[in-house]
Amino acid sequence: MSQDDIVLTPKTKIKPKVDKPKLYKVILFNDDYTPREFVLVLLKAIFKTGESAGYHIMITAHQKGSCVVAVYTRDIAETKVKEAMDTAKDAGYPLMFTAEPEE
Ligand code: TYC
Repeated sequence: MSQDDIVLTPKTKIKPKVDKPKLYKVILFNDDYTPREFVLVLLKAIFKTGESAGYHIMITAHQKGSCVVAVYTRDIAETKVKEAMDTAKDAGYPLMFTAEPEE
């Protein structure tokens, strides 16, 4: 091994400059009052699910009590949860969504 072959190992771990952002699950909860069709309209308008995925999410929440709608960065998840719950409240329905950090 010549002088040029010396390998220097840094003592401190180099932290990546950009950490990947933590992701948040938006969860939809069932209730006994909000019409199915209204839930579907919200899922399509705010979460851009499309008809088929939106129906599947709505019916899963209806049958099991809750369903993950989608995963976003924190700001987007919280904004969409607020928008969806404000829209439901304005229409007189108690529909609930939450944003929960992924493990
Ligand atoms: N359970 C409601 C009904 O029977 C429909 C509904 C579905 C409400 C999903 C909320 O997240 C929900 N009208």
